[in-house]
Amino acid sequence: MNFMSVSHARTLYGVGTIRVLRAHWALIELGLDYHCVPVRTRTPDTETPQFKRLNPRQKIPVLRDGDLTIAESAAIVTYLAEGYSDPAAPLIPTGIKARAKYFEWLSFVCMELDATSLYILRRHEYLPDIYGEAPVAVDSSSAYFTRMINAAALLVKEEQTYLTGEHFTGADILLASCLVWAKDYHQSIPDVLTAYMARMLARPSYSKAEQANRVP
Ligand SMILES: N[C@@H](CCC(=O)N[C@@H](CS)C(=O)NCC(=O)O)C(=O)O
Repeated sequence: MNFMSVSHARTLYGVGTIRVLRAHWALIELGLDYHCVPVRTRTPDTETPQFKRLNPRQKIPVLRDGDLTIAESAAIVTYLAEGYSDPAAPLIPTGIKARAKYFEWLSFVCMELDATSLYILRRHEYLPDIYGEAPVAVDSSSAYFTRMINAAALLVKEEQTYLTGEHFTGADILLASCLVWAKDYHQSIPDVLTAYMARMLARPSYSKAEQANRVP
């Protein structure tokens, strides 16, 4: 794959994983045109010098927008939200306190649900050939996920449509994507968050993102 030949103004590198889905979802939710280079994780796609220059960590997703290259799904979603939201329905809140809650949810999802729970399951239950078997880590991560998701459920009211106010935001993209991931990994999800997830996944932008995220 020759990345140097990609000359589109806005290009997303990556398909096929939940972290990448987040970036597709934000782009599509915002109605932005973009070109997708279907880089797959842990394949020769991420070994090329061109891709290593884009992201020395050799991970997806990566977004190029004009002269900006940015990785990390939460940062990509937030950058797009800051740069391209419709002021009438911003993908990141504008008030300082609502923004504080947005970043609280973002940190919580990335650290507690993703990095220290679901990603541990991914590494040690689903990729043991690379990361090794670690049944104790798998069990304790699953228990930790249950503790964290039950705590999160206490903060979401049944009558509340979105996490941070009256609009769908990047925080919803982050949490809903982790709930999809957790369901795929057979983790139990409290009822209030199952209902929340169904509302988020009913958005037309989600179906389109899921389609765009499929490995060709
Ligand atoms: N914290 C990063 C994680 C990125 C990440 O780990 N991506 C995976 C695919 S979902 C990857 O490219 N893994 C390759 C590797 O770990 O070598 C994000 O949210 O974007």
